[in-house]
Amino acid sequence: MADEPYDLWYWPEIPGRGEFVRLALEAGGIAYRDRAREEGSEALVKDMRARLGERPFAPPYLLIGDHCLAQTANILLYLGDHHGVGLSRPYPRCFAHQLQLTIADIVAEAHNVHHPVAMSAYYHDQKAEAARAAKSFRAERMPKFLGYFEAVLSDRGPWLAGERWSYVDLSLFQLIEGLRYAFPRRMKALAPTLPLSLALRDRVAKLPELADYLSSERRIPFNQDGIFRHYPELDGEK
Ligand SMILES: N[C@@H](CCC(=O)N[C@@H](CS)C(=O)NCC(=O)O)C(=O)O
Repeated sequence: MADEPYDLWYWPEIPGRGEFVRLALEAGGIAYRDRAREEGSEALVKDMRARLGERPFAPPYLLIGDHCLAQTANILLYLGDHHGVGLSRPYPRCFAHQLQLTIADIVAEAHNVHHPVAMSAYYHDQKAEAARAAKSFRAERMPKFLGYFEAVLSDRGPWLAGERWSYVDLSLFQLIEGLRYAFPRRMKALAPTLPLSLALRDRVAKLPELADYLSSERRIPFNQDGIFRHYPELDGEK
């Protein structure tokens, strides 16, 4: 465990994948510095380019003493092991990681809905493909992924992986928030099929450990530059 606060590096203008890490740091009362929010995106790019050895492919990454850990689910696994925000016994620990990787899958798909052709191209230049991707995401992928988490909660609830909340519950909260921002109509239609997940979302929103953070300026609102973007036409509106 590091004695110094951790350094988190992530794009400063969007909640993005960094928010899954922030929620665990904040709820766990773990000291960290949000370096790019203090120093800007250019400092992030510069820091990432200068990292040798344990190089990250992309943010978010966390500096732990001389070490550098990337991949959201991997960072959360580390925080779970060292700060009590995960599961300690081997099987539930890996099950929580499994769920986190599944959240990473839907997060990537949610992003690809508005950028189905190329990450480097504008949404405007891939609108037709995005409309096709969104149709399938809304009709097939959202119910399949969200139905999976609902089934896990029905098997094991009220929390996804343990007797109390863990990082993966915080991540499901964030996923639901992101999907509600990007696809409000679709999420409203799916709500009756997701009572346990939405109840979990409400419990996380009320955790005393997160109260200060969620009402603070450290919590970055969803916006049209992030992973979850609200384009009404992709939510089934004409
Ligand atoms: N699988 C990685 C994905 C990391 C990732 O795609 N990060 C984005 C920001 S959310 C990025 O900056 N990607 C740059 C790139 O892929 O070139 C994770 O879960 O952390």
